[in-house]
Amino acid sequence: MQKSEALLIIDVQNDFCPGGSLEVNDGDAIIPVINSISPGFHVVVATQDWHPSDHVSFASNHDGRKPFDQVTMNGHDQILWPEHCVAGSKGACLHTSLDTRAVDLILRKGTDPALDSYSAFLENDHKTPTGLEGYLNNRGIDTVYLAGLATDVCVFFSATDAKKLGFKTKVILDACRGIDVPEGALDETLETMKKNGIDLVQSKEL
Ligand code: VGL
Ligand code: ZN
Repeated sequence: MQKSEALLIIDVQNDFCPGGSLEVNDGDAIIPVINSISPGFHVVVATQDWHPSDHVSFASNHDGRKPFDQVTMNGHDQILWPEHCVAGSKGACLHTSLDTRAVDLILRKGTDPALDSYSAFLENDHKTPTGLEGYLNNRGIDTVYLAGLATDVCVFFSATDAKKLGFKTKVILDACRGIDVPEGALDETLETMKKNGIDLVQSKEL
């Protein structure tokens, strides 16, 4: 890989893998794929969804609501999730099978109790930066490859922001798995990414 290309490993955490509180089907199947490609990248960033227990995205913090209900919050849509990735919990840890030796930076997001953050670049108000754009620019990165969980949530929003911020953006499909909530979201987000000039690739093409 070129020096200007970075790998972003999105939320490969226990809670998104089989047995976790917000498990993604086959979520752990991507780990060997990521382990095989990460050593080839000059810059590797891993993100962690990292929520306080009173986080606004948890259905348990809203009376009468259950996981996967959709609500409007401060003028934007929010899906209410089961409690997941509570800061410091085992569920929030990166999966132990993920080889982190090539990881330069671990970035945590979703730490504000009142605001969700699907994207690794901007929180869900689409304004508050996480600092990742500055880090990547500072490291001379112009192209990002994305892998991780979930394709239709955090990978999608991270790729969308990366492209908007001017990075050449590629999603490695066999290194991602989706939640597909609501049903159809996975196909819809794949179409939207293609339409927006985000390349959908396979790891063997790297
Ligand atoms: C995610 C739902 C809620 C993700 C994070 O990492 O895709 N999904 N929080
Ligand atoms: Zn979350």
